[in-house]
Amino acid sequence: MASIEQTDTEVILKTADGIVSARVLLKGATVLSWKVHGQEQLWLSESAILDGDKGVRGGIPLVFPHFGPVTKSYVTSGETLPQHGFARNSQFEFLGQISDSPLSVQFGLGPENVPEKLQRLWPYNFTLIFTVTLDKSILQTSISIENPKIGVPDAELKKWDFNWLFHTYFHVPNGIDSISVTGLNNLDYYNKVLDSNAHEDSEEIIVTGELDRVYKNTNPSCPVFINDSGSPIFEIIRENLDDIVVWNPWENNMGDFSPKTGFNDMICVEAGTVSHSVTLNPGEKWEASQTIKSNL
Ligand code: TA6
Repeated sequence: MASIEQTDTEVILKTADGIVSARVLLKGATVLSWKVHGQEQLWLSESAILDGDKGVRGGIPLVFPHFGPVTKSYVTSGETLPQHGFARNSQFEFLGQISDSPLSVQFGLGPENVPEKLQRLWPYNFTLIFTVTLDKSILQTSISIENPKIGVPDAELKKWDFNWLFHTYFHVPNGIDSISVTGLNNLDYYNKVLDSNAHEDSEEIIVTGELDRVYKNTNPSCPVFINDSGSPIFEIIRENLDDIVVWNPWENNMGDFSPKTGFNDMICVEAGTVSHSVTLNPGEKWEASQTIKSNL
């Protein structure tokens, strides 16, 4: 039987064969660790803040309802939601196990779990169900987002729009110098570092300095690969997520990013829908998932 242990702050998972394990922080339902045969697959900063009011620097923070800095305010006082929304700052509820083999568990978030100040800034009814599944060398994260209708007074039935992103920090144990990302050639992207649009002509994305790009309108049925010396170490398979963000901050002054040389050991390849919003009318639901296959 698989093992599931819940503490005040985390849910710790291990598959029945003992090969795969994971830790999920209830704050933000952030996957902090995913190990296969004892080998860590995700990068987590040594100074990551697990109980602050920002997201965790590492693992898989969940970005909702908007990506990046907020561009519009929902209140007259001029206050705005924080960068990357409120999901990563909110305490999810552990809903329990839904299957033993593969091991699959769920976490839930609704307005009642969002810090009050943030809830006022985005005053909509919503239900997020986040599912984490472990199997052999696979981690699947799935999301279901609903604009509920049942039980909601008519006056509160409103449509709203959102972005979603799995902000995954991958661990690259042999260093960033030997890493390439493939599967994104011949696509348009927004280069956040240069604040300009560009077209990807290369088969391989190589990181030699700060890199922050949003690859737009990709074909979700085409996998994206992270390769080490040309061999795939991670394959990222997507459902209903048509943008990919690739980020490495390189040398930086982020207080929660350590060691300072940590940029050598990580790369963020983030599946989401961020270059355009999804709109949900009352009663509608949207679902998406990311499946990572590891060869580490
Ligand atoms: O997804 C990439 C990105 O949007 C970068 O621009 C970078 O600033 C980042 O996420 C990290 O954001 P955070 O709010 O976690 O510091």
